[in-house]
Amino acid sequence: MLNDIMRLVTEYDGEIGESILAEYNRQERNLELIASENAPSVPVLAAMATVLNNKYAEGYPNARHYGGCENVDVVESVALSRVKALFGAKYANVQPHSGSQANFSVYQALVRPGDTVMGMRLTAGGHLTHGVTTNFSGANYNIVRYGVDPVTQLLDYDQVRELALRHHPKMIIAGASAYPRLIDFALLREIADEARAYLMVDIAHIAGLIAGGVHPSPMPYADVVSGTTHKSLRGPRGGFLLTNNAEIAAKLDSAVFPGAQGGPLMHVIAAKAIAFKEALEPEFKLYQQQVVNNAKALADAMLAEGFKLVSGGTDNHLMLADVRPFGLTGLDLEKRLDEVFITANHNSIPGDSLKSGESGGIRLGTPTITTRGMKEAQMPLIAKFIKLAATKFDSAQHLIRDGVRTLCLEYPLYRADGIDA
Ligand code: DSN
Repeated sequence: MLNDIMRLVTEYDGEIGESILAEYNRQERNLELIASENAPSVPVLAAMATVLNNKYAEGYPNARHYGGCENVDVVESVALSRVKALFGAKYANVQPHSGSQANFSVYQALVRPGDTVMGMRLTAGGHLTHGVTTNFSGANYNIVRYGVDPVTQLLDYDQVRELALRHHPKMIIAGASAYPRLIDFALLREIADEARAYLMVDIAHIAGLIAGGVHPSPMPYADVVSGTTHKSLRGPRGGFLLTNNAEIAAKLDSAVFPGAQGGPLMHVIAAKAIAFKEALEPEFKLYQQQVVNNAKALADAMLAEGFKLVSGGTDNHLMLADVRPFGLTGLDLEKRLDEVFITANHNSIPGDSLKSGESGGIRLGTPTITTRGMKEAQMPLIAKFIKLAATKFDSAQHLIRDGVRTLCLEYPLYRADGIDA
């Protein structure tokens, strides 16, 4: 099917078709270590290449602003019941086009411009929508930022409490894009209660881990949970919202539509439904356990190669390595890794004095290599490739490229599904 799609596109539009093929080959060839990426199943990808794309369905199941919605109503209702079962939530919204749109909708539902909101600092691992000044969040709300302890580099819950009691935020946002440890949602609930604030938890990165039972769930503690379907959850690109509170659920629905978006992307919602079905299967728990096992093994191997890791390791799917001791910026190493077919991203680390465009760190994640079937045994080799790229790039680059090629051929991505572009 994916072969047919790529062929059809290429026959009509060579320019775009060739780029799709080249990207397919890049993904098959490269070791993908970007912590926020993954490779969904063929049924998930296939659902997005269907006529559901054509349907306007503003509104919600059985309450639309367009006729002809009987089939997409089924699709969205199935997606809703599956995501609620997956996370143990009473209410859900699967329409946000992305994690940022989901987060925008939470602000829209629960706070007003000018209100005080607390979020994790970007250099501590937070997300753009948690209060960065160049984002809608930082531009429109009075943001109070919390961070990590400068010594342990662990989330500083005492600081969160102290700031919350001093600034009386209307909402505290928990969750991160680059934090390698478990988050104590129960403690954050206590702090939010003391400060009389809403607790919003953004699980974009760890949604798959939570669904797989390898990270505690925020559902018993959060007023709202926002997430994405395309990261560790291994679905299509997109967002979702969960809550157990009926009043908040109604506000979230109006905040998503018409507050933030128009028509939902029904082809993507169908793909989300398929990804939720996959995540409800027992094998998904094994996959998530392996993601975490691989991250621990990669972190141990990186430490053995002499890298310093933020907080000394990882409890989840990602880690942050400080590359400054090698006389490099994160961007330098990212570019070198690109040349040897290893894909990662430069990332600020706590206390970073470099601009975010360069950064002192590199972020590594294991969801995609685990999807390929790699296990603990392959992690020391990957850490060795990264060390060689950092220290002996000129002399070792051919060796690394050959090693990566061999590893990726042994653990195919889509070639195993009969895709052979
Ligand atoms: N841009 C995503 C990441 O890479 O973590 C977060 O949305």
